[in-house]
Amino acid sequence: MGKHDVPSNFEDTEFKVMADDGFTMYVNGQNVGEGNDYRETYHFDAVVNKGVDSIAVELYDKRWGGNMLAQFGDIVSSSEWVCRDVPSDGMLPEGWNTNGYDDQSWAPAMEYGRNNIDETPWPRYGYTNSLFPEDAAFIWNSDDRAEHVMCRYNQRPFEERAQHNDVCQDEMEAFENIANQLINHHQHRQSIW
Ligand SMILES: [Ca+2]
Repeated sequence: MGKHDVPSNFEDTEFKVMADDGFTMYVNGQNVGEGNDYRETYHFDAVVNKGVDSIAVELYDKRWGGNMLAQFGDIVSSSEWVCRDVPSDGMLPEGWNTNGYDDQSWAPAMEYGRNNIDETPWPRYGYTNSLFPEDAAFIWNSDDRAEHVMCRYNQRPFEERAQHNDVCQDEMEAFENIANQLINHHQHRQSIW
């Protein structure tokens, strides 16, 4: 693999989101899309490190309860996501949308019906959306009147993510050591000349 090739585990992935009333989505902390109209399906592309990157979404509701329907690649919104309310001071936890964040205390997302007319309650209110698979669920946290919510989808459990981050940390330190050596070398040469 050449130095500038994109590693094959990174995939250009289509995201689809419909959120009542609005959302901002992140791939490992990077803002990849947002929307503020609950009637719209938002499409965007983002590069995802397959099997690694965590997807995070900040959600807000203005009135009458909230929900989100989402799909990226072959992943759909479901109780495999985790959610919690944003603290009442509105402060999002440091690093909450990144791969390495410890969300083990978050609860499984609550499913408020799948994208299927037979389920309740959102589909019953005409929310079914033919752009999403029928098994995509309308999710939120356990309080469907919560006005400000964070949800995450992890491709790996926390222990593995933490390990991966340690590896990245080691690589970063090795890089910094090399960079420091280069700087020292450069300074050394300067001093000779
Ligand atoms: Ca609403």
